[in-house]
Amino acid sequence: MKSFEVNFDGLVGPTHNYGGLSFGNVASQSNSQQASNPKEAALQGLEKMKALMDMGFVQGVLAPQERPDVAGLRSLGFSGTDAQVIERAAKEAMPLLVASCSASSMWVANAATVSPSADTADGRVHFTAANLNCKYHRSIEHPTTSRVLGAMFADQQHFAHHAALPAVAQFGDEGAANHTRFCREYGEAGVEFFVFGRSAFDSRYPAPQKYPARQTLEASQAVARLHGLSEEGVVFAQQNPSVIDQGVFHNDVIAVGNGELLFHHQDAFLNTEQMLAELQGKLAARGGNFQSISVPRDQVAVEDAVRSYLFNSQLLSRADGSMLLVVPEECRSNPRVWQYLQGLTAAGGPIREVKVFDLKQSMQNGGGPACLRLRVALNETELAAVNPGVIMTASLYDTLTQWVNRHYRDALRESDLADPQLLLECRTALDELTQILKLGSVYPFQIN
Ligand code: SUG
Repeated sequence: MKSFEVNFDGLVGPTHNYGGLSFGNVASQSNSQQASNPKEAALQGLEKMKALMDMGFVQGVLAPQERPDVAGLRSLGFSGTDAQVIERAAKEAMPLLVASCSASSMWVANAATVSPSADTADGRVHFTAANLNCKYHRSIEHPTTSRVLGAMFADQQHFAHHAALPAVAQFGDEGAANHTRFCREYGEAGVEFFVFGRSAFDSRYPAPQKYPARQTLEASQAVARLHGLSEEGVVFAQQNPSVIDQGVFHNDVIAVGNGELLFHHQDAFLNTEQMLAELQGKLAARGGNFQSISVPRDQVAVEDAVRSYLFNSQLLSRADGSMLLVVPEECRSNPRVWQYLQGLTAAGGPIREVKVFDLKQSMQNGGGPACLRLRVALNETELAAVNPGVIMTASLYDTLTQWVNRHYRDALRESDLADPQLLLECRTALDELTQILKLGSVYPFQIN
């Protein structure tokens, strides 16, 4: 049976703004308070989806969330009509309103961890929504994420959904941003690779000193258990705490894997040799031939990796077996990174081509091509069981482009977030979107 890796990209929501909300994420911090352009952000994302679809990849779309999160503000004690809730929050606690308006659900690599059916004990595709509990603005995503994923992957014969882990720092879980999978073919049993930033319960693992490590070992282990993964099919590895302190807030900012290949920075991990040997051994037992490309720090410094998002790229397998690397424009404008990439594609290795996309609106909040997509490996039967409304087609692309042009603003500043009209605009847009994507009622304003 044929199998695919389907990339579901997060559609940027109408409140995309630069709130400076993510301590430890250099781009989010340094672009705080700039005016954003939600329309441009959403169109940039759609263009990438369309381009990948045109290249023959199966592409899906994941809906944004209802923002401002009025229900969340109510739970924090703001009361009255929806407009009054927003007005009071703006007056008394602007940072809470800003957090409640974040369009951060666009970075769907953080939406969930996904294990394909070939790896799981019950032969279903398993999803665990990420609790994202390191930051308030992201911790409010998982209930809606679960409903949206449930509406996309509804068939219980093929898909199993787990609620987010307990919402405490000890189980901090950031989803697929710290998870990748190696395999010979997408439909064959593979090796799932979980990367954590710290251990909550075992002080032998060193922790970063300056910035938070968002993913714990204990969260990764819980997800592996929930998904019914076997010991032979998992490897846990620790991220190098010193790169977290340089702004590598997720492993997907310093490494990306696909098929049998891990593309990573020399300084990405602790105990790299041992980790690579374990990956090699476990994949060999599954019939695969593990390979890795380590990018030396004297060619690309960690700082260049963080600024350019070289590793927050999509590594895609083409029909001829070669790989394509999808990178953000910032890689081309960094001379060291661009020179490295020229050498990489000329070297005759597995990565043969680099495609560049302008994702500046998302990049300015620390979200590159890989942040914007959730990978779901599916066989033909499972793909046929996915809600067809969320699979990208030329006509869905046209519909969504028109929808964005009709509903999105082209400039948003912090003061605009207090405008009660923005809430109405968002709800009108999202109500229409659920019909376009055939999701049913998934948003709080549609349910309550
Ligand atoms: O969680 N930025 C996101 C970026 C997530 C990137 N995802 C991956 N690497 N997979 C974050 O830090 C910034 C929001 C703001 O500052 O307005 C933000 O949430």
